[in-house]
Amino acid sequence: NEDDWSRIEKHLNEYRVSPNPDMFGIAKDMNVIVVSLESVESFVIGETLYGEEITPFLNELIDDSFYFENFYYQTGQGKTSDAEFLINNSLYPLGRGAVFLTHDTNEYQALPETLSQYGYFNSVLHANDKTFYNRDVMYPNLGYDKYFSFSDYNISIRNSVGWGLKDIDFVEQSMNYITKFHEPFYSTIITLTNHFPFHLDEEDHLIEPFDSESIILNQYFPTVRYTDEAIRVLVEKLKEAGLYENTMLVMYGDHYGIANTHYEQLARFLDKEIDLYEEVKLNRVPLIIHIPGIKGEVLDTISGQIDVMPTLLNLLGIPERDHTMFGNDLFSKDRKGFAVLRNGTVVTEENIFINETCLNYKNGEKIPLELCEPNRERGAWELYFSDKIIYRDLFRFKENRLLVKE
Ligand code: GP9
Ligand code: MN
Repeated sequence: NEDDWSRIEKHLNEYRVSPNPDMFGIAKDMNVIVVSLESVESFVIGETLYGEEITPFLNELIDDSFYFENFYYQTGQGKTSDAEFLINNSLYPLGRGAVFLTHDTNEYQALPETLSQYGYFNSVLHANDKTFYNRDVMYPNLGYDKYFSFSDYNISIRNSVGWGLKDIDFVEQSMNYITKFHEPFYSTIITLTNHFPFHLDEEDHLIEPFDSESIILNQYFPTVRYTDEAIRVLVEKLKEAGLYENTMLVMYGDHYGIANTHYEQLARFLDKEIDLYEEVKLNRVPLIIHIPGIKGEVLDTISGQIDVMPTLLNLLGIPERDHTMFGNDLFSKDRKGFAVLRNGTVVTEENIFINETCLNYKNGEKIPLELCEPNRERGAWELYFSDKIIYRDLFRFKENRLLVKE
């Protein structure tokens, strides 16, 4: 096991870059709200349908935030829960199954656990049954103090659709809890309305469905638009409660919404052919970081959900110290764009490795496979070592695993 750790650390040190010192602690002691935007993909951001913005509120928020336009989801079969795992551990989820289900009793060095040491009250709000994805077991293990789930909400036929409580009602009811939290708090809010198959009552349509042969794709636009509205409500309520000015807001798309079986119709919306190169780009989801009092900008660094935790630690002024994290600070000056997806696809600033094919990153042209080899290999090692930590529960054997606040 010592041997395992030395190999893992050697690998991580090879690619580790120093976090940006200018960003260190700029959100120190602020509350943190992380919003999981169910199935929201990057291709809707800043786009219009029939002349209307699909995500008017997120677009507005982005103007005043850091927005990562080349941010990739890295989830596997555990979907939403895999994304939560990535965000809170900077470890990859597993290639098979949901790590929330299969490795719920492992030791981790999760973000909530660290935040506890800095006085944070950690919670999750999500209007689904508490046992779904085994969250009631996994959350305490990751260091969450409280989980507000199905039974903590007033849910009726009137305020439900598809998978459950509608996002706007969910946000409104969640705010009754959030406004009473001990500060500083770290809170994960998991939206749900924009979930496959994207059902939404007509009266909640704030934009017309698309018109194509894919009903799934058509319905996706009104549900995305609805979730966008729920985020507007969230921000308004945070302002009313006087929390907006001391809360860092982080929002990410958890995974794809439109599966490739609908790409023929999606191509009509995008108005371009979806070749292998475009397919890779369709794995992008939004990442928005809003820090009160900071201007923000659009950043194009190639990145993934794995990079969120080191970024948040740095912004909160918490040294990385002996956290084992596979991601790197998104603001690091030495950062080299890199993202490995759970299926082994690797995206870098030079090239893209996908399906045994190598593409030039800039123009998507096919190039010799050898050119992708070093990146492919790095990607494979990343997943291999992260898997090893989880399968063998290696944090049990890691020295200095107990972090002590300075
Ligand atoms: C379930 C919700 C949706 O609670 O998080 O999960 P998904 O099907 O997207 O993984
Ligand atoms: Mn999901």
